[in-house]
Amino acid sequence: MIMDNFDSPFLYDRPEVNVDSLKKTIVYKLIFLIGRSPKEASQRDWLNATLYAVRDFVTEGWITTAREARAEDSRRVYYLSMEFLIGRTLSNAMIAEGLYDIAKEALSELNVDLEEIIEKEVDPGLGNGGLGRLAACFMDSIATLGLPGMGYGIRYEYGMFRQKIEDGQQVERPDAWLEKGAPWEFIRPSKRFTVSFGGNIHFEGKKCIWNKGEEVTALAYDQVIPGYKNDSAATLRLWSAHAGELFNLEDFNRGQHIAAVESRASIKNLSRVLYPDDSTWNGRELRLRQEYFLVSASLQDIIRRHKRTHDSMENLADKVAIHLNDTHPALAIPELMRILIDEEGFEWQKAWDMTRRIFSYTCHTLMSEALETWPVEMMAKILPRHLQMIFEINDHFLEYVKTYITTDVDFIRRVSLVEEGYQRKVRMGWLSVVGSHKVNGVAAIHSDLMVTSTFSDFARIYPERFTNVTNGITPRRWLAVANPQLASLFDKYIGSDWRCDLSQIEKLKQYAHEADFKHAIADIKFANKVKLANYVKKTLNIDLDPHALFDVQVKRIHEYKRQILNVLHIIARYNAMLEHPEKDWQPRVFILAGKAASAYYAAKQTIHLINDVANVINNDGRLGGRLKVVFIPNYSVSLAQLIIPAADISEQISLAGTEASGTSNMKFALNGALTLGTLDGANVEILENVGKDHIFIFGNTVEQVEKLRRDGYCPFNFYQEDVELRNVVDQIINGRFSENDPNRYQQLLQGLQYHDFYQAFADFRSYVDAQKLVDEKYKNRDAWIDSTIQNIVNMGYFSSDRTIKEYAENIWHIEPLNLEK
Ligand code: 26W
Repeated sequence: MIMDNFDSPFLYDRPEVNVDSLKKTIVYKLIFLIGRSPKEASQRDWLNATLYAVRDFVTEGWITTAREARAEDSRRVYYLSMEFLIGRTLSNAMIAEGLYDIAKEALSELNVDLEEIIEKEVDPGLGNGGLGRLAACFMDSIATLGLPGMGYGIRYEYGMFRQKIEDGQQVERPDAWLEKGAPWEFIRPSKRFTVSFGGNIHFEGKKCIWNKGEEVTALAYDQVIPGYKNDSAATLRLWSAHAGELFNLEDFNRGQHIAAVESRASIKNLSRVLYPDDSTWNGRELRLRQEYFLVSASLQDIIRRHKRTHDSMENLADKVAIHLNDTHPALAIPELMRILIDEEGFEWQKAWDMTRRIFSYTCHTLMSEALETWPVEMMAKILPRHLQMIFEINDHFLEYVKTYITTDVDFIRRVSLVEEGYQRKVRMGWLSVVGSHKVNGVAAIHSDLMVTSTFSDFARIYPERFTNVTNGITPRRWLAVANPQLASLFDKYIGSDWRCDLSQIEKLKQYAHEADFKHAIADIKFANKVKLANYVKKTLNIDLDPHALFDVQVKRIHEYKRQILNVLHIIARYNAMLEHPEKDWQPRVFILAGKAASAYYAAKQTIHLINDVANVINNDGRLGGRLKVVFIPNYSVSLAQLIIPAADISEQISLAGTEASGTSNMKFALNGALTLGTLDGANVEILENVGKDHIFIFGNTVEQVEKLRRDGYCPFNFYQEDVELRNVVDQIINGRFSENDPNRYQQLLQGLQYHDFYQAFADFRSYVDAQKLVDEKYKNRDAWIDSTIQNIVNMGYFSSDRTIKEYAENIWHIEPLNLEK
């Protein structure tokens, strides 16, 4: 309060940073925050001291940003997501604050190697994959664009499991990322809210009363997200569940203290662990509780903030936009309705109008098995008032449909928010569409498919609601941090503005044919490959030749992403090389990485197969080292930063119509890899931007895939008719790569022969042909570098800054803060 009377929020003058002052600050943090003397300090102590020192610089801008947002009182966006994969913070923050070189020198004077300690930072794995990483790129863009916005998520004690490979198989280990300290976060002891579950409801006249059952406290931890060189920072607020104030009130009141304490321990599980599954929907009660925990705490915080500056809730929809990152936080819709009606006394219609103006929703998948539905029975037990509210929303909605759209019972049954049947279920996707004013897909093809398939009935009811916002990636992390040499080359040629305006990257076009520029690009790619090869040597003891073509597929392991197609080709190539060892084969290294959901058998088998194949190929002396296969364990944001800049080929080979967008495809292309991909997700738009001569497109189109399915796809025919494919499949089935357990892959491969839901066999031939074109092109070094450059310079569109501007203008209706003052 008192502070608000000062013109500057700071009671000290920000000192000029130089090597000397930063050195002093780091040592100060080491001694007084960590409690170590420089003599005894470990690498981790130095890392933490440096993190604290750098955090100070970000904190200033963070406080002024928050203060400016409060002062301007403009509409803000709140991004609700169950996952944020933010990656390591130190390098990113140093680059944002322009401190990297100063810190490097300061530490070197203290006999500490900055690069070494950077590698020691934990990489919080608070997400599964694309959806969580996208949320992190969005926070980075919100901060850099100075937009009034904030992220809300869960501070899982254990993030995504650590993956180890033992005897070729995935083994999951807990990821206790907090054990080593989390110097980047601020605990907010005053920001705590009670979240209630269970109990029962009854009506008093028309008013619904919720007698709440258990209670748990949500405690806020803030992650500061620095904007790029703009003295601004955004907040990512993560909730942690605390048992401190938790009682099962009923048990407690009945004097059953032990039972009350027991459930206390179980509720602490609320923020214990991230669900490590992005493939099949699994209606677990704890997950439902986690989702409501996020929603309830965040909405209370949003409303508290609103009430601090307004004496009425009437204008809530003018001031607040809430975005749902997939359906995971969709309970926010009935929760806001409940608050507006039960607690704030609004009429139903008024509350509903406000709710719809506030919410927007992004769908990130077309996989029907990944769509969330909650059993009515479970919801009745955990969230009885919300279930009641959803029924009421459904009544109003179906009434609207019957009045204005159709009375067709089949249609009504399909669009109902409640799926009827043996077990009734609430359809969270439908609820999200009905409760939002805008719904978007994440790439053009995906948004088109949404309105023709999953959401076609809703597109008929609300045609104006559906739109597309193609994903993007932050050029700060995915170029400046991940590929510093390439970044400084670009700075030298076109200045550094591309870092916050990626469209500027096309200015490099004028140098595309200059020999010096081309050499520099080639040299940097080579250096990145050496760096990756060193890592592989150190961690896996496998020798990679950096002159070989590095062909990379890194992403979650999933049947639709078709890592298996990659393996089929690798074996076909192996066979061909053995048949004609004398030929001039282009040396290749196939690099794969990714985690399989713990219960996803086919995905785990795929990992095992990759490792078995790698084992045979890497130890076959007849190849003369011209073919290598590596599975790099424990894929994560930090590994992505190492692997992606070293790639020559980016494998984006999902079956057309299955990958919503993909974002690693953009990261690879921005770092100069050529895409080998299907016409799926954002590959389609990458093709449009880079041009057909600089990308390898293969496989069936969405239309062809659908036709094949309609006509009765028969994978066995492809197997019989393609000798090369048949040989490969037979080898795997017969145990050629698993001699000590010859039947190991029988089930997996028979699944392909007789079902092959993702049509790997159908695309095999065109994939192998495309791979041949890749070899040919790679041999022409000059043409390859030309294409590399054409990929980089045409990536301007794929910045998450562009994506976020589209959300801000067309969906959230928010404007940048005035941070110049
Ligand atoms: C089982 C619960 C569940 C289901 C789906 C958890 C998580 C999901 C996500 C939708 C999976 C996901 O990460 N989707 C990816 O989102 C990216 C960002 O938009 C896209 O680029 C990817 O294509 C999409 O698979």
